[in-house]
Amino acid sequence: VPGKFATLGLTYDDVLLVPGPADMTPEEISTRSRVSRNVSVNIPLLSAAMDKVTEARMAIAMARQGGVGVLHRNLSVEEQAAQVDRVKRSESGMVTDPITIRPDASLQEADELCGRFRISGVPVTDAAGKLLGIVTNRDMAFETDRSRQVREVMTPMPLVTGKVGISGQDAMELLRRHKIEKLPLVDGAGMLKGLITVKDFVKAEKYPRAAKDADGRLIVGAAVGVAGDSYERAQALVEAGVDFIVVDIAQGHSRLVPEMIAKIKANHSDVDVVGGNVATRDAAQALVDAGADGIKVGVGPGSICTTRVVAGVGVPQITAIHEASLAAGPAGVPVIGDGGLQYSGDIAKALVAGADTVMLGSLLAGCEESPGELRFINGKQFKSYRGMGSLGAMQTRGESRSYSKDRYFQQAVNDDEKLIPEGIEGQVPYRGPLSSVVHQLVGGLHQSMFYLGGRTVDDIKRDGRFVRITAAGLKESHPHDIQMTTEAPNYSGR
Ligand code: RVP
Repeated sequence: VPGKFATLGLTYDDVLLVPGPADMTPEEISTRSRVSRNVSVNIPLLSAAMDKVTEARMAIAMARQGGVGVLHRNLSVEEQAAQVDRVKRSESGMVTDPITIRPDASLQEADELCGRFRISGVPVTDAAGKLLGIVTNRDMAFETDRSRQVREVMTPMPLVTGKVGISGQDAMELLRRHKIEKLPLVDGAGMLKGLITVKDFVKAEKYPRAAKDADGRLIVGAAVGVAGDSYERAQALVEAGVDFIVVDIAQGHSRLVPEMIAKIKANHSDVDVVGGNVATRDAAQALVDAGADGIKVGVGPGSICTTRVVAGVGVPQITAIHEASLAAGPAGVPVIGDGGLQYSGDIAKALVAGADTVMLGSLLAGCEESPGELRFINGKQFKSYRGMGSLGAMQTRGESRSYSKDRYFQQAVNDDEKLIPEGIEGQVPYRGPLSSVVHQLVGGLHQSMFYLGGRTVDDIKRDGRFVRITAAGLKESHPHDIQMTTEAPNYSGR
């Protein structure tokens, strides 16, 4: 039957990038790219919308590094929206949830609090959260009687305060003008809503590559599904200030995705909507036609994914990205290559195949900032990681219901034993802070770009070429004929 068999499908390990002429210096390289039509990042990396990868803490860390996190959706609408809010309030040097103390606490207690959180002063509030004053090291330094109450030594209201939503620049100006180090933020009723400190401005300088919106806030994305209250979820996320929404189900070539995209876009034209996941040109075209601002590609490549064995379905990822880019590219819609990356070299391979950014699960699940506790096993440290289609992620525990079931079209299955998992549960080695992991990943990408002679992501997308390799080529690519004695920070044996 003509057309029954598609061409050979290729994935990361099937190809290598061919070196090209580099008439530039490594310093000229820019890794800036687009996640969707209107959302840009300084490094082309997204953290996966998975419950063991991306919650607010990871999203904040990702955006500070210049990429972006996509908050998972296996939690209630309120919780997910609150996480968007946390990310959006985290930068511009502002603390949204400041440590506070009551007026009747002793100086001794205030000391301990400052020591524990390594802060130099604390806003004083009443039980309802109303700002009464501030107590700083300066107020306490000359007090010998440590049993005195905070209210006796604090600087009481009226203090210099800012309004919630004050711009970074205006806050800095107030700090400067009044020669103070801390600026409490209050709402109309005098309730403490945040704190801006000089120290946090220094932090902002520490992350010069941070990915920010027009107001200087860190950017963040969030996933929604197509079933149940998905539209209400999208609305809540938009209200919380999300920069882009990802309509994210495992079979993105379904009428439901374009419908959801259209519905969100019709009512919220100011937020980008990405659709997925797809693995063919036709599916990508359908999303382009539906007005998607970005297309997420990947059916089955994920490290924890069993779709290709349970359903026998998928397209090897390099081919899938390339096919999708044939529809997305001419329309100016960015492509996200989602899943299956194992090494930093895979990032450039995805970009050359046609992606604009990549989404990472297993490579980031071992970071300090990913949700979940460290596990010690035989002296080694691990963090748990699982597919959103795994039994664990889809199971309903106690009161909490699973929202990831509908990614795999099983929202109607109420009996956990009847679920058909498409993912597994496991653990990955602990990798330390995201910053060091990203340093290696982006460092590797820089090397790729220099080898290819591309200054920009668009350069390598346009000019990069692959060579297909054999099993012998793959063997030659990895370290061989040696026993590794020291672990490299960017290479783990196979
Ligand atoms: P990886 O980076 O290879 O760990 O893949 C992560 C991706 O795998 C996710 O972004 C998602 O698209 C996909 N995924 C998540 N859960 C499952 C599953 O249970 N099958 N797959």
